[in-house]
Amino acid sequence: MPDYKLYCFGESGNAYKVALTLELAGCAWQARFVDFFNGETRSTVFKSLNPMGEVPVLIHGDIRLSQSGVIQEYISEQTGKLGGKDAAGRREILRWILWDNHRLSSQAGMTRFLMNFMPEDKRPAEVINFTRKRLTAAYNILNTALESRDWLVGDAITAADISCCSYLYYPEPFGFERADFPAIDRWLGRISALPAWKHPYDLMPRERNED
Ligand SMILES: N[C@@H](CCC(=O)N[C@@H](CS)C(=O)NCC(=O)O)C(=O)O
Repeated sequence: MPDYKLYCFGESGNAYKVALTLELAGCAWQARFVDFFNGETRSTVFKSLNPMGEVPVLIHGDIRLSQSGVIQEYISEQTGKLGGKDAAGRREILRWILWDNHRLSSQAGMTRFLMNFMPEDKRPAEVINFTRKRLTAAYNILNTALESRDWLVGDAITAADISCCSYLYYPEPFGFERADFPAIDRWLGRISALPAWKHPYDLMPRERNED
């Protein structure tokens, strides 16, 4: 029986942050598919698991956690991996995770949803234009940070890199082209070259398997 159980679905970049953290930290884990596209995150049963109505949710023994950044921190605590070398490093990781959750992933996730998963006749062009502009500003901030270093914090991959890269491997268009951001492009290449790296669609289920 794997130690960790992750409520997730393949299209969720936020769940990918946790799945990839578990994988790179060498944890034994199992996925539990959540049928987001048929409303499962809004169901009473799911909300009894996470009143915030979101994946990812991680179960580890008696511990149940939501919010990817908190879960990443918990995995680092448990494994001693990916969490920074000292207090200054941990603060810097948290700073990037908060930035990512606010400025990058929330906008990327929403824009990708609106451009790809919403029925075509309901896609709000003005909202999409607005969030794409905000996203371009975020890509530039990330690209600039990565021009002078290989990893966001310290000299090896941490939870900060995992959080910030999570939406950038997905194939559906949402206004991000790797070729436009050379430092991000090289960094995504470094991450995906790690032996334990897997693409989100290879790491998390896109339909129900066994629970
Ligand atoms: N800040 C949260 C964001 C989680 C989130 O937005 N999850 C999405 C999937 S990517 C979700 O489950 N949304 C549920 C809904 O909109 O009903 C985290 O990092 O865990």
